[in-house]
Amino acid sequence: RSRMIRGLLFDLDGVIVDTAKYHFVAWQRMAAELGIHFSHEENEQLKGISRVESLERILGWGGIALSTEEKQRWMDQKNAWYLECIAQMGPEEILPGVSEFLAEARTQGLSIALGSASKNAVPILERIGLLDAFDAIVDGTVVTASKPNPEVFLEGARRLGLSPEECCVFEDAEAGVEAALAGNMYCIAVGKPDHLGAAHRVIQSFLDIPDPVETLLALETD
Ligand code: B16
Ligand code: MG
Repeated sequence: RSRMIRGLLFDLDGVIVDTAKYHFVAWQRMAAELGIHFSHEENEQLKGISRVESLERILGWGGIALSTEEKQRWMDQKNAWYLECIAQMGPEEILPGVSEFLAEARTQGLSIALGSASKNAVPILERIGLLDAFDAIVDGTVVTASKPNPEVFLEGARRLGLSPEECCVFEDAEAGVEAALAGNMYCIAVGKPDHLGAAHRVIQSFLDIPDPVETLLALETD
């Protein structure tokens, strides 16, 4: 099937920067205070999942029930710890090849949007100096439905003035790949193929695809 890709939709955490390690530090601090065991493996399962859903899962693993107020307090506390972690971030944390790919995509006339579950997306993009690389930002402050619901990417396409079929999503999380496919978009996963096999293509990093248009033209013959 051939498609004409005109827009790129980027996930943030795990695609542009590796913030999973900071989410881990903050969630683990909370889990420790609640007496819940929380490992790297469990953290993997939270990738692409919203803050409130991440909390629900961790509490579920620990078999702990909290009131709505207590949940809100822990989410605020976790976010405060997370903000401490990301306060030191700078452009050096941009993942390999990403800046070059974004710049080249813009030069080649593609539209670019962010599609992230994070409520901290804008401050992170500001800190790493990439806010201006995006024509539209759709993040956790905009959407209500969490990935694998396609809302975040559908809204991204809409804001770029494109149909979902004209967009290519870059994702690192299983839930995000599912969201892209549910939205009828082409999906390139970034990471290890083992859990991302549902995507149309898996790359290790953006160094694998230095030329956006060349990559996207190749899609049309898929
Ligand atoms: P926040 P993405 C997601 O970002 C993360 O992958 C996920 O681990 C996190 O819980 C979620 O953002 C919410 O983040 O607490 O900052 O609002 O991968 O969709 O860019
Ligand atoms: Mg992600």
